[in-house]
Amino acid sequence: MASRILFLIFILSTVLAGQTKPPQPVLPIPSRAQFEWQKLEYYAFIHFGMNTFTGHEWGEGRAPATEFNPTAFDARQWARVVRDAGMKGIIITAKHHDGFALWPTATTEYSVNSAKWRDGKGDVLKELSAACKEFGLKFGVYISPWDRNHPLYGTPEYNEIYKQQWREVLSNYGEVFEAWLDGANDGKKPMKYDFDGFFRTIRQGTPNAVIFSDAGPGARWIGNENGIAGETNWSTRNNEGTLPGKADAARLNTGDENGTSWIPGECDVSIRPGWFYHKEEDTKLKSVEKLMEIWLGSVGRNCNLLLNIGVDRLGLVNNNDIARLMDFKRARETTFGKTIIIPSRITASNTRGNSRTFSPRNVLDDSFGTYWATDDAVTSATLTLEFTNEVEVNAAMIQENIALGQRVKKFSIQGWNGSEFVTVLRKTTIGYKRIVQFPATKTKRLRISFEAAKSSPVISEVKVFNLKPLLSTGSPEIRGR
Ligand code: FUL
Ligand code: CA
Repeated sequence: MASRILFLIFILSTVLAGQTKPPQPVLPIPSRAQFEWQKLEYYAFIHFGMNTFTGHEWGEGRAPATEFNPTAFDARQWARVVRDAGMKGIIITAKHHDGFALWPTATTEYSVNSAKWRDGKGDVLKELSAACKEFGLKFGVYISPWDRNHPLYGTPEYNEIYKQQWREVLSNYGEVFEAWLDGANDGKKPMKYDFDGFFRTIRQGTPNAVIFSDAGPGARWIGNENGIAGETNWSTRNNEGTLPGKADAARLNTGDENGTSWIPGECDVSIRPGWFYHKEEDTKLKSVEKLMEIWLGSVGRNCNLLLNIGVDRLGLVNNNDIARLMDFKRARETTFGKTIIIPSRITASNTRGNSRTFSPRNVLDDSFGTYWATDDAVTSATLTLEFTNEVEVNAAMIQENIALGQRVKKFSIQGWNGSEFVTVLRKTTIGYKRIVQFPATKTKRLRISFEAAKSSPVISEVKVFNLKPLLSTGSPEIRGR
């Protein structure tokens, strides 16, 4: 009996000793909430409020509250559209710069409380948060610090009002996945914001929400409103001393290679020229081609895409926006879904401890959690994909396992021309997801070279495509719209 137990211990200890340890993370790394947030990739911004009825983009806060009257308001329609469009959540302008609040707040009279809509008994946040829950969507909130209506704006007391607004919203409408704020202002009325206090209040109200602003701390503005991240895009950033409204747009666009905080980028962009619904923009929606370019520049560059859509005066997502969102969804499905080319074999120049746990095959298993890794000392390595017959490829998708930090600094792609590997692409960072296009390459072997990394590369997924013709020239039926 005793010998049997000893034998068991012997077996167990040899198994454990033989097991290769996973790589150490390269700091900083995402929090659990940031990691889950990144996987959402694509969600909706909805600008809706007093401006919808006055036609403004930056309302002055003078329009009478009674003007807010969406006669066919239906938050379930918004949620259905957003879900069907393949988006994972909605961030709503609970209060924009004009100060009009979409929930019955105790902090101001200027809210749905005083609107004609439902005799002042309506609550947009209540109905929208319930609809999001029903349709399996995340619910997020934008509360503008700049408030052109509140009588206390400009005084220190306003900071307490603003915190109170977050407290109300975070305690009455269930889970909030993202708290969105900005530093926009016309500079006419000076106000010293207590941003640290704002962030503290939000964290107390919802410890798991990602806080977005152009100074983080949970996610950062990408530095433009075109939806395009930098070619190089680090999720790391040196954030000390930065403030919303004052951060450096060029640096926000790329992140900082040796940044000490994990603050991933979010690309916000509107499907229309403006953020709020204006009838005259019904014919000015971005084309599917343009949206695809934005997709590659955002989700394809280690960013989340926050695409803004119009909700009109009826209180419904406008049919023009619905049609475009669905066309875009179909285009993504055709583009990426039906053009994947599956290799018959994959090899690596180095595999961590020669262990199956870190095998290159892990990048082909459709699971983010499994990954290929190299030995600690190896910071440049290659993956070679082989195909049974010659194939034509022109795009690739690569994902780093960011749970261990963002590590790759430079990579390139080569095609085998029968006698040697020829480089078709050279890029910098990868991050959570990188989608790259390169000249059409006919080959039986494609090599991805991770040329420089902060530490051993850890790659979760790789896919290669032949994206013709949607992304290269645009198909006529999509172009014409
Ligand atoms: C900016 C605002 O000034 C715009 O009106 C819009 O809400 C945009 C998303 O953020 O800071
Ligand atoms: Ca995998």
